[in-house]
Amino acid sequence: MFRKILIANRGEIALRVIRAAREMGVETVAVHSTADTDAMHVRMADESVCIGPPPGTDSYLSMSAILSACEISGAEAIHPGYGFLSENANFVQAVEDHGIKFIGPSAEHIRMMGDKITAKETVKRLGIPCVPGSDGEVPDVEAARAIGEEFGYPVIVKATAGGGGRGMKLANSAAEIDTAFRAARTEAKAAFGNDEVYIEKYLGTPRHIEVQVFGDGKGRAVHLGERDCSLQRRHQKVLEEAPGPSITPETRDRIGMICANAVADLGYEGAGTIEFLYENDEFFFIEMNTRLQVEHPVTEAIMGVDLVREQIRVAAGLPMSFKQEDLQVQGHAIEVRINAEKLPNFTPCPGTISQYHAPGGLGVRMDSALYDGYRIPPYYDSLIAKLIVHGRDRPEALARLNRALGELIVDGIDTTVPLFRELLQAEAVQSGDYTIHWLEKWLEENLH
Ligand code: MV4
Repeated sequence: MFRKILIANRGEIALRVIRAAREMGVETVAVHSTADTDAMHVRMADESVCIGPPPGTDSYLSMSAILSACEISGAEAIHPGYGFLSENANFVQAVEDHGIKFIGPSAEHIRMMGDKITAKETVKRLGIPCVPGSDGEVPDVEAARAIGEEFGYPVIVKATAGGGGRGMKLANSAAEIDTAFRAARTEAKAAFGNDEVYIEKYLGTPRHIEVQVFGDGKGRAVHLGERDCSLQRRHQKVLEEAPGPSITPETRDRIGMICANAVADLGYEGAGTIEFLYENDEFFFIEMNTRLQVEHPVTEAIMGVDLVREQIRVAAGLPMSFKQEDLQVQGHAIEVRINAEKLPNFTPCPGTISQYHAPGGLGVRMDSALYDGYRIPPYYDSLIAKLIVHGRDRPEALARLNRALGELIVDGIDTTVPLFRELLQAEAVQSGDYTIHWLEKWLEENLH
């Protein structure tokens, strides 16, 4: 096992990694910008290194600063958390070139899944069902028109370097395909420096279902069931739950085993998420994320595992501590993302926390780096806390979430907490009967 690891992140996820490391007897090094000198992750780690000025590009995204911090502290491995450098293949390469272990998949696997055309080709070959559409890149408008005719409208044009909703254009009919194709190409070139696009049949009312996978990097892999992350606003997840309210144990087993086998075949190491659109009881692959995700705690709750501990174990060359047959869904978990944002426009709202009280009790987990008097800097993501509840079944989890939101106090700034108090009362949330479009419509009708 490692003696010491460095956490190349901040906020709640940095704490999450420090906690797992501490339980394993592994020392921790925090890195921080000058805006985060008083941040909780700096206080909680065994040691800390200042890596630069406030902007992320000069600190948490600075490969050279992080590698230097690693050298001077003598850390043997780097945990990237999520965001920042977590899916940067060049960073992983640089880390490994310095003789440091990256806690996560290989640069090769990250690069493979970062290119969405390559990702789709790869997983399709491994038996994962994909959205019907072009065979790889669509080179010109003529080819785009042919795909539209072949698969029927509507179709969606996506950037191979995109993902998470960036660089997508919808064409409802043949009359719209030229414009959609050219716009997607231009935007892709400007945003990613890569204008390659591909085309898919557009699915009208799917759910976003994602399967958590985990590999040991030596050809063994498991799945840990799915999460339903359909409740999104502008491609930002708002509430996630596990298991998916629409997924039966048989369906979970079937798609889960397909994913686990694919990941085993790849020799994938660490945590991964295979994202699907799910419509009419069919799964269609869209993307694979090669990192630990924000919403990993709902999976931890229902599966009774510590995913960060497992990440550190396999990175150190140890076997996974569970087998597929050990993993059974236990109850239901829901996570809400608490952001420092002002409604109704979700405007980022940094400031000083005048009073903070975290909810507690049975089945309640609050992952947050907040404390009384903490000043939220304006430079980073607005996520300030994740409230995760676990119950024996979905109604119990919902009641527990309602109760926990009642106990929670975050004063001094605007947050998304009031939104959740209302959202929980909605019939579609109570029943679990929603698609990827439900939340935006509800917000339109209830927040203006
Ligand atoms: C789609 C789609 C419909 N059909 N692909 C948006 C984010 C990116 N990961 C994929 N996205 C979509 N891809 C096809 N072929 C609809 C979306 C989509 C979406 C997906 C998941 C969650 C929320 C969404 C909101 C709008 C559009």
